[in-house]
Amino acid sequence: MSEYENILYENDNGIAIVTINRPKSLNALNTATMEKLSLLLDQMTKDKEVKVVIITGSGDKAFIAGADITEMRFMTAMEARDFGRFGQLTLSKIEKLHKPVIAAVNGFALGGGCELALACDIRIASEQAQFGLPEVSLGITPGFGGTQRLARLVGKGVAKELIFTGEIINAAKAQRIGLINKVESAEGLMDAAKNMAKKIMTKAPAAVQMAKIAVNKGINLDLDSGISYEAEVFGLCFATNDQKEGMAAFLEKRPAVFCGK
Ligand code: CO8
Repeated sequence: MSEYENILYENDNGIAIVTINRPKSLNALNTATMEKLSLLLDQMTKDKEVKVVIITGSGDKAFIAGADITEMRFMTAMEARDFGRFGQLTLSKIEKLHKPVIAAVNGFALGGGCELALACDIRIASEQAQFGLPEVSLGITPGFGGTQRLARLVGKGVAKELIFTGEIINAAKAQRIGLINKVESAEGLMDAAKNMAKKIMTKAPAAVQMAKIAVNKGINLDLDSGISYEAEVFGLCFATNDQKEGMAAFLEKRPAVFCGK
């Protein structure tokens, strides 16, 4: 286990576990933490030993209770814009990472914390988790991509209701509206996230990577352009050893051994 300031990091047999570690502030994201997270994402991009990433929060109360209000309180408009842009860039690194990222949401996921979870590919939450974009209660809008990603995930109407009211919802409701994929007991949360990671790791890595890119790109395109992009990605799979191995293994009735190339 290595330690960045405010972030714990370990590689568990190919699964990188990133734990935001400021439990006294309910893991609120300050600039120092965001800077380290950004560096860590750059490192994980290059690290071939990292196959899947899980992001979680320290302690049993919070995933991330938002951006750090103490730090934001006296920001000027320009400083807030820069902080917002830096946060958006960092969260985009999660979205664009060529490896699957799972949020294991172990408690409050509010404001920037909910926005960070939204930038992940898959969200698994404990029964205790609570979600919300309560920024309007503080006189601000969501600023780490929440107005855009929440609406794309749950639809415009539900997103507007949550953003305008600042309502905090429990994990069951978050699952009902499609904000999260799964709810688990608090004790079972990390195992569930790791099991999902392991399941993904049995599949062809390049195909998973290209599927992530296709979904992310396509969601912002019209259907015809998205479908056409999919055909390119599908074609590209046939240039990989994994396609040859995957199809041979199926026809030879044996498990595939993928090399990721
Ligand atoms: N920032 C800083 N400190 C925080 C934060 C936060 N977001 N959340 C909690 N803390 C601190 C508390 O101040 C408290 O500190 P202390 O012990 O020193 O008083 C400690 O964590 C424990 O919190 P509480 O005592 O409040 O615990 P409760 O169990 O009573 O309440 C809540 C838990 C409901 C989670 C409550 O702490 C809360 O409402 N927190 C704030 C949630 C929030 O509003 N989040 C959104 C923040 S704004 C944001 O994220 C914008 C993102 C985009 C930024 C764009 C750039 C400009």
